[in-house]
Amino acid sequence: MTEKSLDTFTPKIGKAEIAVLMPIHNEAETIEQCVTEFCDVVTPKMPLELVLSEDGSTDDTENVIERLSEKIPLKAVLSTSRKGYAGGIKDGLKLVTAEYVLITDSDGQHDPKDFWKIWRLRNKYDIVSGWRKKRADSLYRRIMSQVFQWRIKSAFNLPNFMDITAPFKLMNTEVAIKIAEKCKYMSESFWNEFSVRAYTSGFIIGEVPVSHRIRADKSATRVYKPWKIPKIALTQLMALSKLKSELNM
Ligand SMILES: Nc1nc2c(ncn2[C@@H]2O[C@H](COP(=O)(O)OP(=O)(O)OP(=O)(O)O)[C@@H](O)[C@H]2O)c(=O)[nH]1
Ligand SMILES: [Mg+2]
Repeated sequence: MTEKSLDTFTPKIGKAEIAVLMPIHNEAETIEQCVTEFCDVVTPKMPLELVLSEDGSTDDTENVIERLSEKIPLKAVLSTSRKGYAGGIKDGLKLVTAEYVLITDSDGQHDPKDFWKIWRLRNKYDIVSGWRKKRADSLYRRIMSQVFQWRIKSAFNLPNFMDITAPFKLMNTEVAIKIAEKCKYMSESFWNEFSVRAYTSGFIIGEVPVSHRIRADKSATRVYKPWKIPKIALTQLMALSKLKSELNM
């Protein structure tokens, strides 16, 4: 495995109150648009520590990020071997120096304009989480997600959250690190495990309706292909029971 870091943020900007962290895998077609959109929304009002955590891409993503870092101040970690979504987030968090971090996907499904809605609530909740009221995913993808979220809520006695897996979450960076470093079971559903651990540790989660779009490259789901569902469902249920026994629930 080779790993490389880039940092054009520290010499040019130095410090920011907010970081946006994006896990990235094979997003050559989307990443530039996604990053630029975020900068256009945030940087006119305050400095932004942009942290890109890429691994295992087999397309041109790495070159796109390197070129982008010359135009836009950012930090990035680039790795030749795949770490998975959770691994990408954990390693990206190591680069964050801002007090707050918004963690979001790099596939363009979330609209950066919703950032301000979430930001305004940073002192009200420990974790401000997007709620995809009109989720732009296929029907079976939405059903799978709802069924599993329902199963998680009942297994861990969570309140009736609307959308705990939305990948658009703002929190204090120390809170993010503290919870993320414990997550180890739900590889296909990092945000389910993250939300369970956050809630059972006493953190207050507030949800805010946000818009949701199809992937910027217009492709359908990459993870939840119909033929992968039985394996994913089984893995998720096994992960759920491991988490239950670790938390004594
Ligand atoms: N660093 C890192 N990022 C990943 C990895 N797998 C996926 N990602 C990123 O995580 C985000 C979510 O991945 P997606 O493939 O869109 O998965 P999803 O949003 O859960 O599901 P679909 O949109 O339905 O495919 C995207 O921005 C990906 O680039 C990984 O192994 N490492
Ligand atoms: Mg997606």
